[in-house]
Amino acid sequence: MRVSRYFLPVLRENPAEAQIVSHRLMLRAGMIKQQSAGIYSWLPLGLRVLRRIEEIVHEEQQRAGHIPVLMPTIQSADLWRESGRYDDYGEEMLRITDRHKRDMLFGPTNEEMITDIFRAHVNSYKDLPLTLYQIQWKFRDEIRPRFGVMRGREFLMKDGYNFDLTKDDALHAYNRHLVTYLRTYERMGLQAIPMRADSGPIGGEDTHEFLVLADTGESEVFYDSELTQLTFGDREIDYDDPAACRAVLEEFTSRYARTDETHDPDEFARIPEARRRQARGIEVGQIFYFGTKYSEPMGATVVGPDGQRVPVHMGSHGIGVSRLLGAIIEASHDERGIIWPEGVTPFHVGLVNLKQGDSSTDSACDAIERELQARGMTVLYDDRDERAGAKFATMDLIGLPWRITVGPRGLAANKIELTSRRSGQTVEMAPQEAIAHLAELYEPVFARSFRG
Ligand code: 5CA
Repeated sequence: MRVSRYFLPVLRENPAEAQIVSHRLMLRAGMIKQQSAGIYSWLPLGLRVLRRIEEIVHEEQQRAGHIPVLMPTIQSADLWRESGRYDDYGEEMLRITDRHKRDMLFGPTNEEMITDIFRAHVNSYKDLPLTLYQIQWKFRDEIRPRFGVMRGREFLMKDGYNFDLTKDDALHAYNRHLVTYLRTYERMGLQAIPMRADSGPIGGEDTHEFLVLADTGESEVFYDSELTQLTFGDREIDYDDPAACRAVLEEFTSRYARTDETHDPDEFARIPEARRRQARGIEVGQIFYFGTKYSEPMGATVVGPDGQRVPVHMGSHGIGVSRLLGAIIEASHDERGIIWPEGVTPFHVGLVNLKQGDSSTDSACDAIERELQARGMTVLYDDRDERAGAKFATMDLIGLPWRITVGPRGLAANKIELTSRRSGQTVEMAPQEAIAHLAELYEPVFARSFRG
């Protein structure tokens, strides 16, 4: 993509309405535009990152055998009357009346609707286990929408739902989701710690929230510092093996880690003092096991091996897809702008031509752009007739992890500059060398992708 033809409305001034750095940087980098309180348009650069995050979520769900569906955003109130949540959900639910005076709502979550799909089509335990998921817009009429996409009213969520014959099978699904989430967040360059939480309006007995540590986080958390040393990495795991999934859950949840809702000061005090941490965190996901809470009232049953009908055991599992952009920026930025982790960057490489209109730099940039693309990398080429300083400032603000700078003097000696956004380090090398180096660098990032 060429900057001269792109739509990249960057702001020079700090927007007054933004209280935290991720919101400020998303507005300044031209990623989003507010339309109403907590409701945003996604501009091209923001949309590219959102799509990358969705892709990673899809891949990690499908790697575990979970199946994508897409449900409508508008739901009938009748479904929610069946589960008993229509009256309980309160003011956060946006209620709508259609022309026939029927009660509708903009879905804040989809337990009822997915249970309705299940009961219409599944009859036998032989069709289990089954996990369906979607990535779809939700609406919650939050009392205090704030911090940009972090606490929106309209927001994008991945919501997944497992259906199992027994509680044991459903706990395997719970553990399996925990493993998929560890991989998902790590691919986005994040460390998200599973913490014991409260189940709120979704209900249920077992629940963990995934928290990214950040001073601007809305949740207060208490944890054992040893947890920050754990990583899942590129381990191979058999998602169908309950023992393997349980072992990962135990490894990542056996140390103390809780949100303030479930915090137990006495238990916390038993951790050696040097390892006790009290901090703030951003909740980027939550998994629930709630048994037959929805299947029983809504009649989602299967015929078991003994011929008897039984309600299925369920759980639901959410990832805050749009919130993740804010969380990633909170965790990865400096005073000049965003620093995208390689896994989610909107473009893999930024290309800066220091002398636009010069035939040698122009044709060198064209060739570099083509060769990077041929190796699977996306390139944002700043081909504007602008000062070098302005081009660098834009690149630093929008945070592409790697920049190639091409100028006439260097080119005369067959040299370009390769700059790391994270370290700020610049190395001179031949164009071919830089291309090979970037291809090698992105190889493990590309290797993590999965086609189901
Ligand atoms: N049905 C379950 C799981 S599918 C559910 O709704 N879970 S949730 O309420 O925990 O939401 C899932 C995730 O969505 C949260 O962990 C959070 O990351 C994100 N989220 C929730 N509310 C908002 C909001 N107002 N703005 C942005 N993201 C949100």
